[in-house]
Amino acid sequence: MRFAIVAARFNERITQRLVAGALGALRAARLGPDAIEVHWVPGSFELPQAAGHLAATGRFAGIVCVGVVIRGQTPHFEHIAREAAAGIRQVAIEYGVPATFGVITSLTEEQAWARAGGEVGNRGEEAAEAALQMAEWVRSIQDGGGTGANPRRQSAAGERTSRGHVHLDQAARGPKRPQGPRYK
Ligand code: DLZ
Repeated sequence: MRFAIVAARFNERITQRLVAGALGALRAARLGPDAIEVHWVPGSFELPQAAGHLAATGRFAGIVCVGVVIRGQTPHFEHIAREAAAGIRQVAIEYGVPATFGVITSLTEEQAWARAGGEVGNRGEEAAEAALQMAEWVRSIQDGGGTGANPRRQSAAGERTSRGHVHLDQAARGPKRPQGPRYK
């Protein structure tokens, strides 16, 4: 299975930590370097558009979106955070490819650092784990089974023992969609 990480360059030093967290989670799931792509976009507002393009290729089992939105003096913050969240959700629903939300929305830079590998965890790592769990779940329903109904257990690093029976090509292509890409 291939995964993409889409990262917003705005507040780049913090976003780098989210990318590192996401890469760590994907590698812990035994995905090799060839199975992971990192794509950078200008800001969190652009995350959904990039995720949509990536989903439209059909090459990815999951797309992890990471960014850092910090409150400024204007309502810009709300617009960007809202559009990023809604857009990423829209991509996931539209394409049936798990696209997860690793965007920190915080009032201060300090709060953002805390959520980028500090004392409050790493939102990038968490988003990658969610993408892995959802990709496993999507694959399980494409296989026609509800037997592996516990996505958390299925996707935990080191517990992927049932890979042999899985149609990897189908999972990597994602669900078939009759229409062309919505995000052209
Ligand atoms: C313009 C802007 C501002 C003010 N703040 C942020 C932010 O905190 N986090 C972020 O990821 N991006 C920010 N941006 C950039 C927008 O996401 C976007 O790239 C531009 O508005 C151009 O569409």
